[in-house]
Amino acid sequence: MSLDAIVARALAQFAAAPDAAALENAKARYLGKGGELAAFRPSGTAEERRVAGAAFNAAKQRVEAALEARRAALADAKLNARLGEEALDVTLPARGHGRGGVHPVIRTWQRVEAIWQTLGFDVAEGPEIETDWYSFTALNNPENHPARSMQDTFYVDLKDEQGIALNLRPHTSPMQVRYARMHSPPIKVIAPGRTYRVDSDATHSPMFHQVECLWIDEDISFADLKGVYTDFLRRFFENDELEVRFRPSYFPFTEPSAEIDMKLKGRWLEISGSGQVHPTVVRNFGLDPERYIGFAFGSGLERLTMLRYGIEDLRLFFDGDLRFLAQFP
Ligand code: 2U9
Repeated sequence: MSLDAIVARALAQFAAAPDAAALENAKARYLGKGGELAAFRPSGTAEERRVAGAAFNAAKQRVEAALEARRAALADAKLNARLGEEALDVTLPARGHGRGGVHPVIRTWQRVEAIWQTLGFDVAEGPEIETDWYSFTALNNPENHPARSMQDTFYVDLKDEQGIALNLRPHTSPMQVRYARMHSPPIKVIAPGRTYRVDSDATHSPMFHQVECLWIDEDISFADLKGVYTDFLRRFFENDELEVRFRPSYFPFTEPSAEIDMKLKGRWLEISGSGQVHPTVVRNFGLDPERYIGFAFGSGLERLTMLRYGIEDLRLFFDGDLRFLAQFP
């Protein structure tokens, strides 16, 4: 068969190939090893073979160019088909997105910050992964205290310089210690933020939020603590007559310590813990406990939020159910 005839048949078959697979099969028939072109052997005199060789090269180039052109055409057609299928109707009216809202616990966080700032308190935020020293030792927790156990505190697979496992802070107190070590009295600071404990039921979540308050000066007393905290609660709950009482309690980091209760609909409810910062803790701030006195409180932001809005189950905060969240626009 003449070269021209082979070229003509190759071009016709390429043009007829409906898709890339058929095209590659047709290519193999003409350009592949053992294909029709490969079988072509020029013969005759040297001059005849030179002429025939040149004709062969020209024929091969035409077939290759036709192959490339058909490949590009098929790829174009495929892309156009896909674009056609996926076409967007830009004239369709938008579905619209609601305005979203601030999560109720974060609203409490913002509200708490704003109130304490008007009382002259700074706001400090810090790490959620802490060392054993900042979470426990600095706060006068004995070496064998159950709060340190894996039943109560989450640990991570990382160690501090002493080779002791790092923890997810069980309170924001470590940040208070960090702040107190970096500032000089008078110190007035709150530390709000996420905290973690191994605990999960209707009133406990493994991740929750706290706000702690620390006040250190030379001549303050429990009366100052009672004054600012009562003021804070009255403003938070928007009730100037809110009754507040302090009940003796125990915490390793405060001495004396007190639970703070508030009266809601005739019932006393526990709302916070508080106390005079233990002398050992004051010393861990790098301060002389003979000269400086400190007061501290701690409250759960979820608990403040539940009491403010009358929410009964803590888990509602973490389920992401829009029927609940949409009530806080
Ligand atoms: C430093 C020293 C002392 C903060 C305090 C409490 C009592 C307390 C709980 C309330 C509800 C935690 O979220 S909760 O479970 N907190 O009862 N917190 S005194 O005392 C401090 C803090 C920091 C350096």
